Amino acid sequence: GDNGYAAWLRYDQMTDEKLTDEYKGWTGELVLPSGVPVEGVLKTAAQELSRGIRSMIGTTPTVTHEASQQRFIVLDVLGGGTWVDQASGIVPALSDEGYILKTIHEADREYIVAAGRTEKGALYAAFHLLRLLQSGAAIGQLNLIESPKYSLRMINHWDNIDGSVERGYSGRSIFYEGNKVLTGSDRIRDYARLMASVGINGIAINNVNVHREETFLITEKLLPDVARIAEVFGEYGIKLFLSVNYAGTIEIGGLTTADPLDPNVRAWWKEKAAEVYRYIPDFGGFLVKADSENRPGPFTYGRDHADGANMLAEALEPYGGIVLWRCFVYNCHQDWRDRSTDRARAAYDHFKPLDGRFEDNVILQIKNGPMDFQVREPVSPLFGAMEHTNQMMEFQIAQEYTGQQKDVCFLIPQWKEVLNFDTYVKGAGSTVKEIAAGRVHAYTHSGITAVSNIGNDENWTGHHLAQANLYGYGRLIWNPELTSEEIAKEWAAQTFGGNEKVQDVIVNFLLESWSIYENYTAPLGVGWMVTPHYHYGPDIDGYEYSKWGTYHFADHKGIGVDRTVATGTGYSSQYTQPNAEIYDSLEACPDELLLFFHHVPYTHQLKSGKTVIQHIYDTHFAGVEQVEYWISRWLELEGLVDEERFRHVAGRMNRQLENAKQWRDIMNTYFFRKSGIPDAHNRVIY
Ligand code: GCW
Repeated sequence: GDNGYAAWLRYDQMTDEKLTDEYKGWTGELVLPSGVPVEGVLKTAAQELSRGIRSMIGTTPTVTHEASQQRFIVLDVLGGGTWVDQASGIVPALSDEGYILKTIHEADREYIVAAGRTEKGALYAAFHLLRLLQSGAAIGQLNLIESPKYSLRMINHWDNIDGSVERGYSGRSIFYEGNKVLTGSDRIRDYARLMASVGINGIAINNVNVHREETFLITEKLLPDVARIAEVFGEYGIKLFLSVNYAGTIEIGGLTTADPLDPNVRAWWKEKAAEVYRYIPDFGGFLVKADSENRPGPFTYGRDHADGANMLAEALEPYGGIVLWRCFVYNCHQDWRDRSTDRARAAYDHFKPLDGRFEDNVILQIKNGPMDFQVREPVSPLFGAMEHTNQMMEFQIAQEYTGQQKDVCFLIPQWKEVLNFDTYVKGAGSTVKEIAAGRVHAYTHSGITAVSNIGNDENWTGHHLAQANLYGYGRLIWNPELTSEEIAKEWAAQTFGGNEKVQDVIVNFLLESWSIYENYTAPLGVGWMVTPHYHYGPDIDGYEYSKWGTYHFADHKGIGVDRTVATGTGYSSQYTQPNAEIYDSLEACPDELLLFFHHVPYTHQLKSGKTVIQHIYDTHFAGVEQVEYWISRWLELEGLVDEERFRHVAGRMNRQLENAKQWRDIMNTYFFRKSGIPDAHNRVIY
């Protein structure tokens, strides 16, 4: 059976004889002109290439310092003074992690140069070459130059040291169990491989909610173990980051305060930073959730976020470390009766006034939307709004609100919409994509991060198809110009093989899945309506009278949150024009976000021509039908996909269908009862 453990690095033995022979001709010899390395990232690159080639082609390449054959592969670091520099010609605009893949034809020999500006670049080149081989591409005329769009390409784990994973839908942690760090596990190395293969270069290995035991991760008690993970990561060019407890000085430091301006507090953090770097010389930095959802923070001492972040920045600065300071700050003890407080406003209201106050090695980490990873949200207005403050984007690969890896929801299309959103903060073209790259405001640090969706399930992600989100995330933040379709195709070909029918079904199902999920869940951008705490399955009023600030305000006449300037919370004004005006206007606001910005009667006519109530009915019936359709398409793949994965996916899809039906019937019934307006097509509503 196939348990999916290899994910997209399967390197199945090739079946096409002609192509195998062709590849064999090129891959017999692997030449490292700067010498065969005994350690480091270049060694990893050579190993990965050998391993992949052996597995796909059946022969192990000779790894050597000097070429002896007519055709071979060269792995090198550019600018190292070897003959490869000359052979490669002038390589323009190659960043530190960039690389070339180039086939060079000389009179008496031909070879493929896989070379980076650094060893990391060479590793990425190796993985790219393997990807080409795995998809059966022609390699005789390669001429590729690649540079990542973002310098920080990160993953955040919400793993706890007891082995549980907050919002984890794929088993338990691969890093911890029973308050111990799992240092000896192969999974960590295999995970590093998977991540490096798609260009990830930083991983924070513990939950942003840092409980008591995890507070010790930055102490002698646990640092030796953490350092072993960092070493494995290091071989794959990945920096390790840790989430820290803002109140560490009190929790474990023997102090009575965590006031960021207190000299003893500052001294303690400096001491901690020194200690961490003693164990982990290439440590990335601290990730911090402060004054957020009951976590400690500088507010307790009458200080602000800049004071808190700068204290940590000062401690890390001598070592080149950075502080990732999260902006997920809002009042989580709101009174639902209070209509003036709007959670969506919170991040902007808290942070915008602090622009310019943060140290250079602080980055504000901002969730893509103003609420919390809903199926549909506008882009956070804080993004790009602080000209003098480094910012990075936070996505969630874990499908907390989008089906929890039971339902299929391919998130690349959603992230692409976010990245392509034009904020206009510096005129047209100020897209999120460019801001996150530090190209709209000149940030010293920037990039993209996302909450991981893996655990110790054999296939890493619970649902086999949820691997596509992990793969796609890495590919997208390397190159956001890739289309969702290109990414889905790459992934499906590597993960499920070249059969055209299999490809067609998987790729098209993935591409439709976000809109299907949206169809049967919360409509028109209003969000939530999920089972409180668990966030899977419908509970329309589950959060309606709660303290969390997440309301839909449905009554017998209408639904939606008025966030306009004239009659609502004024949230719309946090955007730069023309976005502010578009969202504020009932006529201009796009349908898919209508209920995020406006409270409207059920009879309000959408741009689609339908009324809101008919839209709710239609999308919910459609969502279920779409899931039924894709189940029937999947079942056509019996015998074309290995038994184990075929059955697993079919099983999950049946659960998805149950979920979709539950949403459909509860939503339609609820809104029929509220509004009294029947379905125009007289379908069954309870
Ligand atoms: O919405 C919430 C999640 C929490 C998470 C929090 C956050 C890590 O439900 O589980 O805590 O977001 O992003 O901090």
